[in-house]
Amino acid sequence: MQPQVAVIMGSKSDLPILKGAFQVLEDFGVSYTARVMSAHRTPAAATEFASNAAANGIKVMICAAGMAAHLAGVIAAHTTLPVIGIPVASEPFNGLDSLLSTVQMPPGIPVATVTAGKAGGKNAALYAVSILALSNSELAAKLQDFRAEQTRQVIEADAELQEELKK
Ligand code: RP5
Repeated sequence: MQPQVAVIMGSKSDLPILKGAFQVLEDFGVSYTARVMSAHRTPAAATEFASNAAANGIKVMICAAGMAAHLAGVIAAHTTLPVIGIPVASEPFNGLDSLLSTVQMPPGIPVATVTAGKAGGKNAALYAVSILALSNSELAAKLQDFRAEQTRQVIEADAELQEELKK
């Protein structure tokens, strides 16, 4: 199936952050491709990929990078597709460097920045699903079901806690 979402990581060392994203995309039946491409180490490949993404049928791009995390911004500079950035935590600043590098885009080139770390991987994929669901009612229904199930689990956890506190 032609990929609808492109997931790009600045280094293969970022992969653990993206496992949750892959899982979400698979759970929702969204086709994706994943690549290692760096804004700094392979700039020509990254910009070429971004420039051709829309023509290749990609609808949303997810970019994960750490340190001076320019990947999402550089990708966004070369496409008008929605770009979601995941800041990857790295030493010695624990991801604050990645967060600011990803989120502080100049006006005109937006990057939708999600939570740093593993939660960001999951949220980036969910956000991509939300965008795709705007024009896909089946996906929109799955997203509603996901939210309902998540709510049910929290209510169940609260009920369990109340029982434990009675003991
Ligand atoms: C960034 O530098 C990558 O996204 C990664 O988070 C960080 C470190 O890269 P490696 O030294 O692990 O390749 O470009």
